Amino acid sequence: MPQPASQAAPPPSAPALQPGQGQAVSVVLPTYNELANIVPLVGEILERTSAAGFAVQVVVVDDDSQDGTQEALRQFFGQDARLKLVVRKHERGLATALWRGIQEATGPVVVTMDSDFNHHPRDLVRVLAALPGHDLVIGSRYVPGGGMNTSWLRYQLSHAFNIMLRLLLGLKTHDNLSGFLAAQKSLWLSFDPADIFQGYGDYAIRLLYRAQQRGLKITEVPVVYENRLGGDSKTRFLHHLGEYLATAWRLRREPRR
Ligand SMILES: Nc1nc2c(ncn2[C@@H]2O[C@H](COP(=O)(O)OP(=O)(O)OP(=O)(O)O)[C@@H](O)[C@H]2O)c(=O)[nH]1
Ligand SMILES: [Mg+2]
Repeated sequence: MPQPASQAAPPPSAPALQPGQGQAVSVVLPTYNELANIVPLVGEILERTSAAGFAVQVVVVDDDSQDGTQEALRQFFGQDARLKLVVRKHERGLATALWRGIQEATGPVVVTMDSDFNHHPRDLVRVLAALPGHDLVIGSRYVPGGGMNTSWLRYQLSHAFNIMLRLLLGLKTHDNLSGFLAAQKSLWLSFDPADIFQGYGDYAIRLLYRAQQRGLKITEVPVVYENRLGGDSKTRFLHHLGEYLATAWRLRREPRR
């Protein structure tokens, strides 16, 4: 029987990844009705990473959006081999879309980002530059220099929730709900999808908890979240808050390993 991935020995930390040498990187973007954001976002990711010397691939995993997200991508990037558009017709969900994108990525390094400019491409190269010597990089709002250009209240609520997660689970990392993450593809694949990649943002809590349990080398790079550029939020705040709390509680009650 295969070993649960979360018990496997950690792979070696990421080797040096210097901009300017054409290292291949895949950026995974989950989309559901992101017409207002996806074309400028993909454009800016390609531009910034290429300018920094990375050979970049963007993998968009779209759950059959009906707002023209796919059509816009085909129109603007249809001839661009750097874009891979994966369409899921019969499946929905943020975490499973990310897992699919990781599997589809061809780069040895995989970064996950939101598709609405919450995670801004201007921070991407700094996140990538922090990978050498580490297993996992978190684009973090809660280390000096990080933040959220959203409402004061949203920042404070989110910060307080993250502090609670740290206390409840003994996490050393400060932003445990960030989906702005970078790691070697092999490291991503070493996690058990049934354990981690289910639900919504709660996958991040499980991922970072397991990463700490495994003794992986994690670093947090300050990033500033922006408001979504356009379109509508898919987050159902109270519903997701309940899921996140339940996730944290379940992990806390697990027998110690
Ligand atoms: N493929 C896929 N992507 C999804 C799904 N739900 C959400 N997403 C994407 O996941 C990312 C995060 O969703 P958001 O609606 O931005 O959630 P949020 O960042 O908490 O909320 P706001 O930015 O405030 O709107 C976005 O890129 C969404 O398009 C889904 O069911 N399938
Ligand atoms: Mg968002």
